[in-house]
Amino acid sequence: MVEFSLSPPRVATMEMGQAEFKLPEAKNLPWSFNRRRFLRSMGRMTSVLGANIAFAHCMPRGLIPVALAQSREGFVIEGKDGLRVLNDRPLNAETPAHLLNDDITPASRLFIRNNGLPPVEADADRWTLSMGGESIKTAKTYTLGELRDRFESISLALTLECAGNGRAEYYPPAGGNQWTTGAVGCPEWNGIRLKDVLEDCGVKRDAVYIGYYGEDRHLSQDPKKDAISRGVPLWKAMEEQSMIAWGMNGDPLSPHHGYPLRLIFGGWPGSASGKWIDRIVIRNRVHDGTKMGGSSYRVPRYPVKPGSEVPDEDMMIIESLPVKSLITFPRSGLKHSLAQPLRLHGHAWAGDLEVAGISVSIDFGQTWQEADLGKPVNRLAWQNWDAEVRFPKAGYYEVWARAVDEEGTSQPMLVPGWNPKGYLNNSCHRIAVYVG
Ligand SMILES: Nc1nc2c(c(=O)[nH]1)N[C@H]1C(S)=C(S)[C@@H](COP(=O)(O)O)O[C@H]1N2
Ligand SMILES: [Mo]
Repeated sequence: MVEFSLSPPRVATMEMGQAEFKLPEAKNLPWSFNRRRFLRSMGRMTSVLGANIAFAHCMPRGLIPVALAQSREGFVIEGKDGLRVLNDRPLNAETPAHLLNDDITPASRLFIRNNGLPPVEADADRWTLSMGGESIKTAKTYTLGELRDRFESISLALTLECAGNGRAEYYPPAGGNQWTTGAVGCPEWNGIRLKDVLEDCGVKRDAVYIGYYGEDRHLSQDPKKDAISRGVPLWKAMEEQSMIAWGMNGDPLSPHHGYPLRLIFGGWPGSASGKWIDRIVIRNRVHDGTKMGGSSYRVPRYPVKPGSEVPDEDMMIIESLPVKSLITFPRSGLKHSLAQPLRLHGHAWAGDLEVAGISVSIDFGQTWQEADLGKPVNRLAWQNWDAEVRFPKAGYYEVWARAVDEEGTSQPMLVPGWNPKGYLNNSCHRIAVYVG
């Protein structure tokens, strides 16, 4: 059993309209799981704030002082290493590019994207996954033990990226987390094929979509509202690489990433990969859960003028994500000796497609040099690349990287088509290098 908060939440009840809600008194604290660490982080908070917190005894446990949240430094998310916090409620944090240098992303460096409040407690021994929906032949409920015993275990490296990654560059700005480049990663996931479970229940002929429900709570704490409930078309759900996962890199999923059970659809908007899932439905229509409609994870069917309002019926659901890449070594801002060539390393990915090539430029895109691109370790894993560049003279340089997918589509140099929520920015990553 994993504890998600400092101590078992004391439960208070609160009247809101007709409904009665259970409201945990302490805030959910996914970044701090034990009291000793909490006290240490209190000390750290005080030193970073530069003053004692006058009403410290009134401050809810786990509340991040706004001065600290705005400085985006000085506090640590449990189990994470160097992530940049974009929002503390819900918790959202991205990984600086140079910390994504590993070919397989460690759990400590995978971004966190929460739409609501993670479950306060999760007990893997009592967790169940129920299968239903109008297009299921036999509704079933499985324990985690049954899922492990009944279906073949698989491990796959699958790229997980938030569709809003890169949003910070859109103008006019889109609301939401201002992700720069760090809402992506490629851990190895451990679990089973979603397909095997769907087939065990039986899929009716009219099935077109699957949807998930998770145990996290809506920000309002209204138990009748879901934080998010999305899904994918049946054909994507039935792919060999579409997973129900309980592990990441050989360890159980961490509470941040959906412990004890989640979905993973490599190359698709991260929002399809439901965390803390306890129910999957097979639908005879496009799943209509929370954040499937309006401007959520949808983009205009045609190019629009930046800042436009787009009618709902002109929006379409984002599916496979576009080709993209990162320079993960060196870190931007490096000082480098003119005498030496500079080794570069990074990753490239292209939704459902493979990346066919990647080039780098040190002269603002006037000339390009082909990098060495590796094969994916399995389908839908990002691909690693290496290059070596030589600088002709001292000065400030930018290194740019541009990938092209197997259909010949390249990353754009500039921010691509504006859309109301700022999705799908796959423009080229750039780093600064000072050569002297
Ligand atoms: N239940 C649930 N599943 C969820 C979310 C959520 O808020 N609740 N966020 C989604 C979004 S928008 C993304 S990008 C990924 C992020 O996964 P991660 O936090 O493990 O990196 O989880 C998806 N699955
Ligand atoms: Mo996302």
